[in-house]
Amino acid sequence: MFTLPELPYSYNALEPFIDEETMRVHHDGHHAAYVKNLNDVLAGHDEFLSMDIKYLLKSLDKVPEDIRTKVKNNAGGHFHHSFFWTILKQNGGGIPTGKLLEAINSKFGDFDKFKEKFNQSALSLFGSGWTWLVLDGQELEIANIPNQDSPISLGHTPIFAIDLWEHAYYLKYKNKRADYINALWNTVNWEEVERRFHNSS
Ligand code: MN3
Repeated sequence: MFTLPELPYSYNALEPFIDEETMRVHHDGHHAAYVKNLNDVLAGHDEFLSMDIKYLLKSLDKVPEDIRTKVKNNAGGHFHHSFFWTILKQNGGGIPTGKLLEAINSKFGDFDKFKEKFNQSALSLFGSGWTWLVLDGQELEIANIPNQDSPISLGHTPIFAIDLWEHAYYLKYKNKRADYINALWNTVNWEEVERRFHNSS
């Protein structure tokens, strides 16, 4: 069975950038539903219920076809939100350091150019989905991926992401997606993002 992880901080920790009500609905409502739906659809398929979530996302072709789409959506939703909570924190923001900063500078020019490119990508995503910073092999890439489709299923290593489903920002920011994106940079847990980068390379 898959379980809902607790938030690694309080529901109001990301105020004023991400409001408490949004965090409650997002974690206790949306994330919890992905976990419940994943367990429900996999009932009786014990080999998948006991899999590591990343391994499940890499093994979707082995899931029976009649439940595959539902498994893909809910496994993605569970993994992506578990990831997302860890890369945010109270009093976050600033810029990364060390090897991640070097890699960003070498790929994008400097941190501001990276951020500009990431923001442009996030603003251009149509419909629901996520903008990701991933490692594709040894190469950092910015990628828009729709719905809860996962970079894991594409063989990429997620390093950082912004949830661009309207449920992630609509209570506070309404249709002002750019304001949400700009605010979110003030909550980034760069130590955790760097840790994920180091562990993957
Ligand atoms: Mn979400």
